Amino acid sequence: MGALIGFAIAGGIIILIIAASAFIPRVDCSDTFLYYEGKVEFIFDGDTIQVEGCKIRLPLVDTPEKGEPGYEEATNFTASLCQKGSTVLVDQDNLQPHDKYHRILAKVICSDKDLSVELVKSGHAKISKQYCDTSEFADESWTGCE
Ligand SMILES: [Ca+2]
Repeated sequence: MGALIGFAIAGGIIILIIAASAFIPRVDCSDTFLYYEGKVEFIFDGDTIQVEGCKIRLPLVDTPEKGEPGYEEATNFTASLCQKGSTVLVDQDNLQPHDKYHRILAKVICSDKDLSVELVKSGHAKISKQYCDTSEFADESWTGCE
């Protein structure tokens, strides 16, 4: 009988912990050294997606805005490489953690592929050279930064 009550209490505590953890945000989007795995929740356009509640903008690249030629193609490219519901790796740009819109600046790795690199290689994104002096990733060969 005593053991049963013990099990019931332990079970109750576990349920409480699980219930409470559902309300704790797993990622603090205002952090500056984020490196986390999470699920893709939304594709805004080619260079902006949402992962675990945080809006992520790829640093050093630029895809066409809504209404510009290539917008649909770039958005579809990102949506197919980084599918909604799939788990991706977010690596924040430690030298410029956020942009002026409070989005996280970060590299996103989807199915072992660097989304930024794939966008550039496929011609869907251009490099924003003005950030060559401010990005953690400027040294990587795909950026063309000197
Ligand atoms: Ca980083």
